[in-house]
Amino acid sequence: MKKAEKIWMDGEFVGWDEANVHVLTHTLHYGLGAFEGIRCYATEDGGSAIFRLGDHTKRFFESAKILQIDIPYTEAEISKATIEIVKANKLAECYIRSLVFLGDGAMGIYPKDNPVRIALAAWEWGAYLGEEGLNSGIRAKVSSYARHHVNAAMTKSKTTGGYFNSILAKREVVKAGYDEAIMLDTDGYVSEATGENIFMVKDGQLKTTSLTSILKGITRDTVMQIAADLSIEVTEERFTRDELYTADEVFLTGTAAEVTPVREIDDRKIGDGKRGLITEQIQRIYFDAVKGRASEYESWLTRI
Ligand code: PPE
Repeated sequence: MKKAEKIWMDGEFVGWDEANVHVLTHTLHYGLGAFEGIRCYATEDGGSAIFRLGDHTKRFFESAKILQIDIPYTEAEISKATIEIVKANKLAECYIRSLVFLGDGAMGIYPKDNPVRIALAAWEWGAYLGEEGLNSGIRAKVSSYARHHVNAAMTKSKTTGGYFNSILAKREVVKAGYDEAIMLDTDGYVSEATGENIFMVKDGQLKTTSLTSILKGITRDTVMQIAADLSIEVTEERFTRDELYTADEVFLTGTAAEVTPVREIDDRKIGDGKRGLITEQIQRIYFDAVKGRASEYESWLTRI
């Protein structure tokens, strides 16, 4: 990855290479921490805009609350620092990573006085599943690893440690020659991909997983709003993997992955085996919104 200049750590800017932690950092051992992924896009007017910053900051605090971590800043302070980290690095377009973690102090699974630490970093990050994926669709496979049970990991919290599950699934399918893994929940229904929510299109209508085992994606919400504005019906419910096989279109949504079409699942061609028309329409409006070309979605932008 391409280094940027500065990282915000516990209220101060430090050089990229100086943003270090002790090896006994509690979260490094036990995974109790939370993060956010946010994107900032170059806009038409030559400036930049962070997409849905307030919603990301809110989810950051909610993730921490679920984990009983008290962030020693207000939401307004974190949002302000998020804007500052983009400015400090003079990045027109970037991915922003917010992280809250428990520092070193006590070891063991009853952290008491370990400091709550925050880092905000930004760097250039292109198409998560490739430009080709955005245009032509990716090949996905259902993983043999189930998504977290809702009573084991807290799936509404973007918990650092929880992502080992995604990494196992991703490695499994990439090794088998696919681009991304689709994960089922512990009852066998479609959940989400390793770092994206999932949508299917059938007979002109959209369907996405209900808020059970999935992360409540901000891109998911954005797509649901765009679909509503296009008068496309969206249903939120659990569905099975074979419904995906016979869908007209399937796509994934995420801050990193944006709106990525899926052209094949478990060696079955989805629809015509390329980006579908509804996917293309939603994707186009999504990029118009994030890049400041759609005035009706201006309220989602924090211009900087
Ligand atoms: N599900 C999961 C498991 C997930 O990690 C993400 C985001 C989403 C759904 C979509 O959420 P949202 O970004 O709010 O639409 N995944 C982040 C991490 C990617 C990474 O590799 O790191 C992201 O897209 O930033």
